[in-house]
Amino acid sequence: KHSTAAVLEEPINPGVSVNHTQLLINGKFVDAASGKTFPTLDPRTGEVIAHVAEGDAEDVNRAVSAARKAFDEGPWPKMTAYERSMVLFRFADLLEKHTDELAALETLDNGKPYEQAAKIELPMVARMFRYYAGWADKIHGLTVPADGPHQVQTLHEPIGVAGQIIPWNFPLLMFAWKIAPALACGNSVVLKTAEQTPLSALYAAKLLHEAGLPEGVLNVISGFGPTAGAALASHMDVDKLAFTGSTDTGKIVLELAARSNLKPVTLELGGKSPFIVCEDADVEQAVELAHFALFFNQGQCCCAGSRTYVHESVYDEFIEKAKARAMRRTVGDPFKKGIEQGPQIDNEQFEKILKCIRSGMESGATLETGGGQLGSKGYYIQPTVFSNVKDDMHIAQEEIFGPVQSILKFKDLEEVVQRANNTRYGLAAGVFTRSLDTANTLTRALRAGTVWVNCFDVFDAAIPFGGYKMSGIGREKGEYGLKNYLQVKAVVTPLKSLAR
Ligand code: TXE
Repeated sequence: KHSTAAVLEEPINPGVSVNHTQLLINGKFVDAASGKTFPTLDPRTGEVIAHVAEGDAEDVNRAVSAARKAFDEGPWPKMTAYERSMVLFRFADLLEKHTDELAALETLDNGKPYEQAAKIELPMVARMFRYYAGWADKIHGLTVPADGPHQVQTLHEPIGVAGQIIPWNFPLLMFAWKIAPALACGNSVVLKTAEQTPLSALYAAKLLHEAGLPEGVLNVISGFGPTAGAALASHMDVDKLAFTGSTDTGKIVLELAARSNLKPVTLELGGKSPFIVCEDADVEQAVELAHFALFFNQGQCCCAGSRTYVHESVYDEFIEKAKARAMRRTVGDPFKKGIEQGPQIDNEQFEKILKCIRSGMESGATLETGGGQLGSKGYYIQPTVFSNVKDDMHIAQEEIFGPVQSILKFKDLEEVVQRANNTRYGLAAGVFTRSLDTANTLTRALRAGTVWVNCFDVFDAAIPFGGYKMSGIGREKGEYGLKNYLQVKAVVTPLKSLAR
């Protein structure tokens, strides 16, 4: 049984004060035009951390005007690419200097372990800005050998005002994935944070201004999806939209973009990623990796390995060990050292996960461990493992987004490929094998935007990420990620007869 001791203690004081709760428009912190605020809650207790300005359509209008002016009149587009890159490099230094406060805000607002925020995510955030800062002065077009007496070249130009909508599971990392390439390419931005986690982005945006970002180039709106988010997606003066979140909301914003000004849209959506443990796998290692693939970040990852397919020859041993590993998982106050799992983000997700667990039990899957709330306060859930899961069960089809591992048995590779691909999603997949042949066969056959072989959740700034099928449109990160924020202009000039 899981110890509830760590959960029942009084919440640990995060040691950070919340200084920024207003909207950031045109380089200044301002109240919402309506004067409205909304509470952001501590997932450890469900209690209010702070009241935050609630942006809506009018604030989005103000922010888009500021971004438009910054893009059209400067100084942002008039600065050299090198000067723009230096702003991003200086910001990365400031992120490192302020890691403690940023990680504490992230943990306070989101519930993720502080050590994970400080040691894994903040360094990735700084790395992302340095990676794209490095690109800023290396973006260039081509000289095209066209037919006829014409000189043809392409210019790679920023698109303009980028609208960006991010979720709550990795607030600062999603801020980085969205903002870093947009700014490196010379765009201006209006970013809407998730209503569950508005705090860290406001702090980070302030640091970005300290690093020299001109006013209006980045505007941050806290607020809700159907109001602020929809206003951004349907705005006639937003030139590009980037969204990360659920597949259902992805469909809505794509439609809003189409109905307004046909702004191009990139979408990073949900997943139901298979993690395949082959018969030749080292079971101990496979168990550990499959555990990480699912339980990391309280199971709140779009790419979570949420269908663990295990070959029948190692299935029983795998179940025993996966169960033991889940029972050893340390759950508790995310500010406590050595904690692997904190609370889920909010009551809505908490209830959704518990409902999924009940559905798993009702549909005949075997509950190996877990199955309910941990403690009595906040949104903690016991690490849960189901075996004997069948492909058509709700828990094998829908994104649970919580600490619930579903283990399925398979007999041969052809069968597992067919079953792994039999989903409307295609974000990621994991393959665990000692055979190069098997690895090569599976990586080619799996319909997913990322295939991790004998590893999982490796997120380098240079590696593109995105989904096949209903997991999304486009790729973020890496060189591929630049394309989302650039448009190509062909310039054609007649050549005099002397030219060769
Ligand atoms: O997501 P939403 P929610 C999945 C996960 C989770 C489920 C629901 O399965 O259980 O989605 O989570 C904004 N117009 N993922 O409700 O609604 C919203 O304010 C414009 C997967 O939190 O997609 C927030 O900023 N914007 C995922 C963002 O969209 C709207 C990460 C994401 O919220 C809007 C999070 C609207 N009409 C949840 N409605 C991933 N891919 O990583 C909402 N928003």
